[in-house]
Amino acid sequence: MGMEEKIIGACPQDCPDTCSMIITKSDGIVTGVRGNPDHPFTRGRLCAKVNNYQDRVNSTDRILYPLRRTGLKGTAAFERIGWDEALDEIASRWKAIIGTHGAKAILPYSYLGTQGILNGLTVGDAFFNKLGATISERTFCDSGACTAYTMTIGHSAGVDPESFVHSRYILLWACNTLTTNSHHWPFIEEARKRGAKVVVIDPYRSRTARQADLHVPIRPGTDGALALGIIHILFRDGLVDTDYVAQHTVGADELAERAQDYPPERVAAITGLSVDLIAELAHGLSESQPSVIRIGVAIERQSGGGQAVRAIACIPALVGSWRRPGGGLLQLPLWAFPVNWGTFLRPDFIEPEPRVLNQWKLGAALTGEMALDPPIQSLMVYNANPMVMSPEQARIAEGLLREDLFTVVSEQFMTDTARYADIVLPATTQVEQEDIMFSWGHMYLSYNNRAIDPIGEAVPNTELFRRLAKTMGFEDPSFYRSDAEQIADAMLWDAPQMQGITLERLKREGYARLNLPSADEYAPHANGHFATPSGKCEFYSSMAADGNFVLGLFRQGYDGQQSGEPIDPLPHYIPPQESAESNPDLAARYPLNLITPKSHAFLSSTYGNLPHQRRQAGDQSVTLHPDDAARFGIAASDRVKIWNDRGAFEAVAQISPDIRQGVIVAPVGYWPSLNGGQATVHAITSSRYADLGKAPTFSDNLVAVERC
Ligand SMILES: Nc1nc2c(c(=O)[nH]1)N[C@H]1C(S)=C(S)[C@@H](COP(=O)(O)OP(=O)(O)OC[C@H]3O[C@@H](n4cnc5c(=O)[nH]c(N)nc54)[C@H](O)[C@@H]3O)O[C@H]1N2
Ligand SMILES: Nc1nc2c(c(=O)[nH]1)N[C@H]1C(S)=C(S)[C@@H](COP(=O)(O)OP(=O)(O)OC[C@H]3O[C@@H](n4cnc5c(=O)[nH]c(N)nc54)[C@H](O)[C@@H]3O)O[C@H]1N2
Ligand SMILES: [Mo]
Repeated sequence: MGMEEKIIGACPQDCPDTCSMIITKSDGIVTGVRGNPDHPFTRGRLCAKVNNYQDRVNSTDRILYPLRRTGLKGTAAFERIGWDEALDEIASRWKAIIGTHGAKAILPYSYLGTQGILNGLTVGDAFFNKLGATISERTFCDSGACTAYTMTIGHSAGVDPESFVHSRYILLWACNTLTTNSHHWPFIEEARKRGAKVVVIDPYRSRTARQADLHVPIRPGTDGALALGIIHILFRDGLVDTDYVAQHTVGADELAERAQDYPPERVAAITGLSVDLIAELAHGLSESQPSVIRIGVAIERQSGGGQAVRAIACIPALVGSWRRPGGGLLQLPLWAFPVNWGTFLRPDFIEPEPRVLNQWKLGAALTGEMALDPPIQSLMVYNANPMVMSPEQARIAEGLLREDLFTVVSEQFMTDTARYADIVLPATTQVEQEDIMFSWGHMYLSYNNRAIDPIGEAVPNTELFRRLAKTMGFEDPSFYRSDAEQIADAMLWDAPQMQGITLERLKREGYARLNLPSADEYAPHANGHFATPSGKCEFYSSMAADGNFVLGLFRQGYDGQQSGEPIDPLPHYIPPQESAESNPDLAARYPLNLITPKSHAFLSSTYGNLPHQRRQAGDQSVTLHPDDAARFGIAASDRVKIWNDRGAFEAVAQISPDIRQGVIVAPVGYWPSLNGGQATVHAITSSRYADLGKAPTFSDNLVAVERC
């Protein structure tokens, strides 16, 4: 045994917690990982997904060499080839496609397999912009909620998650903190020790709801009505902080009038909650100061999810909770990080009339169901696994089977998407690459020191795109920047938040708190200063009135108009489309509402193939209320079919009063190939957009259930 060495890295996963990790290696092999005990948010603990990351790194299932398809698509039949061969084939196929159809026939598809600023969201954007490929609109996660938040509050970090210790009333709205953001929990517990009340709004008594003081079991997709009902009571019962509202908000009179449409009796009927409970929430938020709302991503996966977030985002200003540390709203503190996105996005490379294609339309685009000129002739997937995480699973599979589609996938593992590739390229894991990380759940910038050399012939995404640029003959030197040069360019080092933070310090310590007031003092909107056009919290949204809201970062830097259409500038309730109110015929055939939240042991579909996490997750399950189980003749452990007009999947039934009657819950992340070749939850989801930000509507989803 050689000497054991410790390296400070950072967890790569698309998760709010972005943990500082201590990696141990011995003889060039990673032998273990643990949470950095010095990091104020990580506090020495890693989660169920990542605490055996060495097994991911060292897995014998890793893809370590470029592969070329030898058998039928979808069967994962491949042979090992060299990098030069792989790159030559990609170049010749792409050049031929560009010659015949134009570069728009090439579609990139990516998201946040790793969240590093270098290797993550934007790593391929400059390349594909230069190539002239179709622009991929990535509205996977929070684009609806971010749009709504931005319209109301602006690009503000919001409440520091660590300031929650000062909160007196903590409302976790559609957020399963103990599973999806578990390092936040100690701060919530600390607040509770100091007397705070913790409330969870969720149709399901989640792990987190079970720990809360109050669980509010709302009907899915009715959060907007609840928020407007709360606002109604705030005005009715004189619970509004009139000084704060007068000084720092726009549109209070109009909002008060709008809220008249949402009396508690009506809201109770819509949400399935009692009038008293709705009033209790309004009084709690106003009277227990500072109160704070933390919103999860699940709200936006509904036809009216954007407007629900608009309404929720008005509440902290109405009750004046922004006045003090620990009061206000937390969505993503992402905006606090002065990342130099432009250097990666290179919007200047985008041609004047680009074609933009939203990622939820992958199935329709590949099958030709969506008329595209030119049609998509090549797809390149990296940092994503659409076969498991995107809607219309069967349609995506059908598209990927097309013989004339040239598919390239960069991956660590043979995912259900990679199985269909013509060329698979091996990707490094986090310990094999260098990166710098923002967070969307705390205020620390992190540094990931590379612990070991890449295994096999795996390369970081940065190197992948350097190689592709060379192969395609790009001349601009920016394509050939080393990782070190990219890191030097990655941040706006002169920004006020970066004062005192140097690269040397980051590398040495692994993290640094942004230069902001401490969590005991940070109250970003105590005196207004909202980052909206008016500088105020906009109950009446000027961006909505102008139709001026865009998706910038989510679209390879393309900031062309998203909407142009003015929308109602006041928050309003949009009911689920698949509901008894909106579509009684559909509801008669499909009486249950399926929700598909995140699994405790997986990170989206990542880890869905690893033995430890699979054991922990168990088989694909669906949980039903006992009354629904009785009504449909289902017993615990029965294998059941869940279906609607879009498709079907099977799951093992669990019966529990933890779920609302009329709602069923099946966690996302299971791989069809490891589920007996059976489809998983996305077999039955729709690619229809929600009201804002082209967010998905996965949870606006009626189904029927029967025993197999
Ligand atoms: N373990 C684990 N952690 C993760 C992830 C993971 O896959 N696994 N994914 C990461 C990512 S990418 C993200 S975006 C975050 C997401 O983190 P969260 O925002 O917490 O996401 P979800 O688990 O989708 O949903 C949270 C809760 O919302 C509830 N819910 C569903 N529909 C509704 C509704 O209409 N109204 C209300 N009020 N509640 C509803 C669900 O029952 C669920 O308990 O987690 C990150 N962390
Ligand atoms: N039904 C349902 N659908 C959902 C959600 C839901 O809650 N319910 N959540 C939505 C949300 S919030 C999100 S964020 C998306 C997530 O959707 P995806 O981003 O597609 O999710 P992952 O399954 O994490 O896929 C990431 C892939 O990247 C690979 N990867 C990791 N690191 C690297 C790397 O360095 N290089 C390369 N080339 N590859 C790498 C991983 O092995 C993994 O296969 O899914 C969305 N879809
Ligand atoms: Mo996400």
